[in-house]
Amino acid sequence: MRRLLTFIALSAFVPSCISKTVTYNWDVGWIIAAPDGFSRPVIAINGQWPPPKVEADLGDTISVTVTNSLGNETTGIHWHGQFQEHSNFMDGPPGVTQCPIQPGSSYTYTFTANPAGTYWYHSHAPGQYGDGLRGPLVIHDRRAEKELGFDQELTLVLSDWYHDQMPGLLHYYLGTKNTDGAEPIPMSSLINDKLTETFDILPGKKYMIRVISTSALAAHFVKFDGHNMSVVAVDGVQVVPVVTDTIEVSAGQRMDVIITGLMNATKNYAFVASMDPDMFDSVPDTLNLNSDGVLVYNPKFAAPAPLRQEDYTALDDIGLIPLDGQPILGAPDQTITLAIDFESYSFGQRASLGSEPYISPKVPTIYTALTTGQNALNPAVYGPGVNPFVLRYGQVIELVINNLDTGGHPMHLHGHVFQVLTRTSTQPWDGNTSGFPKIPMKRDTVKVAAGGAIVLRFKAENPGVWLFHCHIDWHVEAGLSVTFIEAPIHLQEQFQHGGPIYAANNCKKQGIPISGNCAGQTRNVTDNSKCNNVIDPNPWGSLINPPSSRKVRGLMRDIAALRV
Ligand SMILES: *[C@@H]1O[C@H](CO)[C@@H](O)[C@H](O)[C@H]1NC(C)=O
Ligand SMILES: *[C@@H]1O[C@H](CO)[C@@H](O)[C@H](O)[C@H]1NC(C)=O
Ligand SMILES: *[C@@H]1O[C@H](CO)[C@@H](O)[C@H](O)[C@H]1NC(C)=O
Ligand SMILES: *[C@@H]1O[C@H](CO)[C@@H](O)[C@H](O)[C@H]1NC(C)=O
Ligand SMILES: *[C@@H]1O[C@H](CO)[C@@H](O)[C@H](O)[C@H]1NC(C)=O
Ligand SMILES: [Cu+2]
Repeated sequence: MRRLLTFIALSAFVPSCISKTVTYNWDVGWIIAAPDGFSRPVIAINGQWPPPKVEADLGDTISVTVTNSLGNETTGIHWHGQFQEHSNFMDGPPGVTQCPIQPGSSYTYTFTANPAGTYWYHSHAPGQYGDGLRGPLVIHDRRAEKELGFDQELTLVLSDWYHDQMPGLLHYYLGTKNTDGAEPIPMSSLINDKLTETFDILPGKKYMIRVISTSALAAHFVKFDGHNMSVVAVDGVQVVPVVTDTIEVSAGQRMDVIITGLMNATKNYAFVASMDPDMFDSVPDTLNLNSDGVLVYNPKFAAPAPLRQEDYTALDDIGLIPLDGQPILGAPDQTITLAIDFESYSFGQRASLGSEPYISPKVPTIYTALTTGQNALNPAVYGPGVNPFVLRYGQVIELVINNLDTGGHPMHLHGHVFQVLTRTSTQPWDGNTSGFPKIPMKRDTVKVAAGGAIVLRFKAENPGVWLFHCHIDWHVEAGLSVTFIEAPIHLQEQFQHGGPIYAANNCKKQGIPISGNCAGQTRNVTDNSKCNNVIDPNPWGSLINPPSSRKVRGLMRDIAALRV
């Protein structure tokens, strides 16, 4: 990893400190790795897998030049949880805020490190982060960290791991062979990209553990034998500390917890991160749901017996109170009611959050917002395929999500944290606001229970094009996304020259238009009849050349065999 530190002028965030630019140059390419003993191609950064941790101080400039050396896939990197204020072009999803990065091409992500806390980066190119292109992103606020008073920080990256590569699994999942519509079941649970982890613990010392779920599907339940956790932050939002023995971390979520070394330990203690079996259609005998860890007080002590989940119950995040005490936002100026649902088509299953499964437009939505003048306020210019919702600057937006599905879904909003006002477990929201808390919990990814509902609020003060989607990668690829076009006229003022020239050139090189409506039409922008309105019946994610039909049949046999 090549990493340079360049010092620049004072920043508005920490006027008393020097803020710096943290520069990374990433060459993204395939290597073979075997995190659970099975060798397979994974996507590495500078030949390194697990990929590196990105670290910066609040207010620093992070600049990452990503060069795509994959050869057979396009890419695009999302900085999950970062607000990207005035830097919407750096958010990452291809087709939304940029054109895909083709093999042999580069794209530089430059943005202000904000907010502070525990985040992660991952590919937002279709179906790609499950093949390994994801890692921790930690933004330090030294003052807040000092107040927490921990002695050392540790990172716990959780994931569910597959042996097949995502393009084939995705093709299977969204095809007619998948008769029960079930998600592919992972082969292993990984903890820091291996099967087991050990942490050396000293008596009386406080350890801040940054727990990050990079899963494609499974939520993890984490607990430590003989040690309570003090939960101090969720998704980067500091909370009034709450003591618990088990936490649940869904795909995309993070939790910061502090554990304290026991004074007179006479043994080492086990800890465990277990995948939630409820999320799997079946649990094969060969699947170990658990990643085991040990808190080592003395290497001479015997290895502890593995810890197991008894009933998969964990702290309910809804009761957490943000440390900043932000009161509930006022009555909404706009309420958007969405339903999570799955549908069968002749070519396979798809999912929707808006009226239809999300379909990527011909013109990345950011360019439509920037080039259609006052018409940018008209959802028609973005096309029905992207499920567009236009938010006016300063509006309080209320999202009501009713989950018509029999599984839970972790819902993620780009560019924001939202207040979580209520969560019902078994029925749609009845509109009763009297139970809303005065100071609601805030985060950027929240789980809506099977058959239940959530009600969220946020203020539309960050002009940009932001996806709102389920963080289960299978569901994203099935279409479970909508697009918020937030304050497009303000966005036009931010990017009067149309955004970075290299971003525009990246599109032009590929023949992708960067003006007009979703079809690149500039005369009658409300005519969206030529936009992408048809679902891709044969998706392979970011793969450029899908395999021949003979190879596909072999692949389908392999995947079907793995599932029994
Ligand atoms: C893409 O290319 C890499 C490197 O050659 C290879 O390992 C991988 O299997 C390819 N992926 C697919 C889905 O063909
Ligand atoms: C954990 O917290 C519970 C409830 O506060 C308490 O009863 C228990 O003694 C604590 N356990 C440890 C090991 O500190
Ligand atoms: C730990 O052991 C020391 C002496 O070795 C003793 O003074 C102290 O009280 C013990 N602490 C606890 C919490 O048992
Ligand atoms: C609304 O919710 C509150 C508590 O959250 C409850 O006391 C009240 O009965 C509910 N009202 C209706 C009409 O269901
Ligand atoms: C523009 O397109 C819309 C939608 O197709 C149509 O209703 C309208 O008449 C068109 N306007 C002009 C000036 O052609
Ligand atoms: Cu989902």
